[in-house]
Amino acid sequence: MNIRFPENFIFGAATSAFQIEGNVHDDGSGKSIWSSFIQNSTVGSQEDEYAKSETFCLHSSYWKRDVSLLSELKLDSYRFSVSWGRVIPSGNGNVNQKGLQFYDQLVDNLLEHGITPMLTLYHWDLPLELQKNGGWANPNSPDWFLLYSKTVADLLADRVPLWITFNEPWIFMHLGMIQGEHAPGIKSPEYAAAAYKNILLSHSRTADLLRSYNQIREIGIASNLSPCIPASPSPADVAASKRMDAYHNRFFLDPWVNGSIPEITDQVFGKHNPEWSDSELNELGSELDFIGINYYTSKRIAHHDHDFLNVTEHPPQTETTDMGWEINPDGLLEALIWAYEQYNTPLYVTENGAAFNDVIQNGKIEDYSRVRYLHDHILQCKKAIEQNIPLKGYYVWSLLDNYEWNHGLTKRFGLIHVDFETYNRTIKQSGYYYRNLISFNRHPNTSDLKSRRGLNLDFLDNFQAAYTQGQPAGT
Ligand code: GCO
Repeated sequence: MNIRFPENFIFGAATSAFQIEGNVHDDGSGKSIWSSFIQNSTVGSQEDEYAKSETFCLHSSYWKRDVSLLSELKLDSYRFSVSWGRVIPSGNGNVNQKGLQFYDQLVDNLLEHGITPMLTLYHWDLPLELQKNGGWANPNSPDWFLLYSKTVADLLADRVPLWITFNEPWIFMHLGMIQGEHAPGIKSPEYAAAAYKNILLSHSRTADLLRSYNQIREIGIASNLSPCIPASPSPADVAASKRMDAYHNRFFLDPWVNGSIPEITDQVFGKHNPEWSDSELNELGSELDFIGINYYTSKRIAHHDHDFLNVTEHPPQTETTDMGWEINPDGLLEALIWAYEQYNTPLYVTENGAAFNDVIQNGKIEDYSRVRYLHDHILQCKKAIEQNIPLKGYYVWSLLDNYEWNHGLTKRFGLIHVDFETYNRTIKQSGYYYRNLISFNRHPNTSDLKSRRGLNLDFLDNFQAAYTQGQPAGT
């Protein structure tokens, strides 16, 4: 299949502040809920110890090198997030100029390299001080978020065209406030119910604010989507998969795009289901310029009497990544079609990628499983475009190996390998593959031969050949 994309299609890679920056600089930053979550987790492996030091990729020191790597990979765009506590240490008070300066310089440097910034305002790192004041369950939280967003937009709206308010709200609500597996480690549907309402309002109010900056081109959100496949054709499993779809896929998108609160909130929050006034409801459903889809896997769902929502997930039936997630590229096409049918809004794939247990041999990382994963998913994007889905870009998760939340530093998603002791960066074979794909799309005529070789599907059947062919010219 020809893998040539429309001329203005954006190829990028994504990261988030907490996962890469490293909390080592005494630049006045405030701590986040993740910082305290890490310190309370048990240390087992060497990786855990590195994680506790919270240096991760030390991107806050090596950011210029990382921008050069983005450029070396020929990426059109870079999706990053701003750390709220770096900009406003207490979350709702004085601004930390050094923190702001970091993002100011980062954006300038990206633009100097011809890389379009896509900025996420909230990628899960709530300032700890705000959590002490109730976090997202505090009714003032939409005002806190608005103030923070205004501070960032005042600085960067003139240079950043693509803005995302929230990354994966379902994950940080469900895992952080109902299951307690992510920061802030709360297990309370009552707390989550209050937070749900405040997060919904926060996005709507902030999106309105961002619209007042004329230079901002597009405003969206990034939502994790997974097709929920019934584990069997039984009516009970089919009904369970519908419940999971409503909870996992529609819980935030329905209110934000269509202005409607899904019925499943009754089952999720029970007697704590929040009340909505007419004027609050009217605030929802504002038009988004895009929906960002974070796609990794699909889920096999069955009915189970004793689980949350009477739903359980069956183990994958095919090959999995190092996260244990089923590899299902078709699910990406399904998610794109579903999202467009439901919400009639342009789309980006704002995250797609895979963790594998990479090994460095002779200074090289031959991560062909990741090459195959990316290639198979990128082909699905091409198919979506051929089916007239307005898909505008694709971002690999992630640019760098980084801190994978409650998995610490043990799961590597990067196009670039990071040594967490020395902070050395090494481009993996998947990075070269992606670079070739981008070159091919930029110069379809001139570099046909060289690039085509790297993109021929057959090369995936022969890993050694792929290695030779995937190398950039001159290395
Ligand atoms: C998420 C986050 C990323 C993760 C990635 C892999 O989607 O969970 O946006 O921060 O690291 O998805 O799990």
